[in-house]
Amino acid sequence: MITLPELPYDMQALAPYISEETMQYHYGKHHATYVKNTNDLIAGTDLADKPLKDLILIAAGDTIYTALFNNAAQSFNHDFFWKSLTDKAENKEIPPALAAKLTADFGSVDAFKAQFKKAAAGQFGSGWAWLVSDAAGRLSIITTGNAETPVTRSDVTPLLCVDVWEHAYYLDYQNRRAAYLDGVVDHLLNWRFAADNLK
Ligand code: MN3
Repeated sequence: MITLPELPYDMQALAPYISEETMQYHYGKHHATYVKNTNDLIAGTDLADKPLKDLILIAAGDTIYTALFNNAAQSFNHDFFWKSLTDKAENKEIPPALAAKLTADFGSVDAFKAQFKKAAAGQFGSGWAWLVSDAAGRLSIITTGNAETPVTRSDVTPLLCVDVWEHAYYLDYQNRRAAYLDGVVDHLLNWRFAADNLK
């Protein structure tokens, strides 16, 4: 059995970039439903006591576990997304070592932001954009479709992610995904969380 993690901030904390109403649906309905569906799928089976990442790895690539994969991966992805955002000024400052790595691998912090927004805006349909590190500590941007998650990859570690499913932004921005990305990437990213994941 997995649990719905508590949000690291209040429902209204990310406004005006992400509204309280969006949080009530996105966290309170969408994320909660992925967690509930995961638990319904594993209840009474030998998977019932597995941790979330184990469920994702067991279900990945096995068509009899498609529903479990989708719900378990979305449970992980959403928890990681909430942690990728912050309302606290100290978390929004990029630690110098990470800023240096962003500059080395993307040209500058602003160049990273532009490339990250472009990749996220260009993800066709539903999915996610991720800042990841490889084993050598080199940073790159990847996108994943639907519930796909870098948890299934042994070659990268996720540092930050942004949800680009329409449910993430439609109440606040309608079809303007780029405006949502400007709000999230320019104002809400938790760089302390990213730096902690890089360690
Ligand atoms: Mn979502």
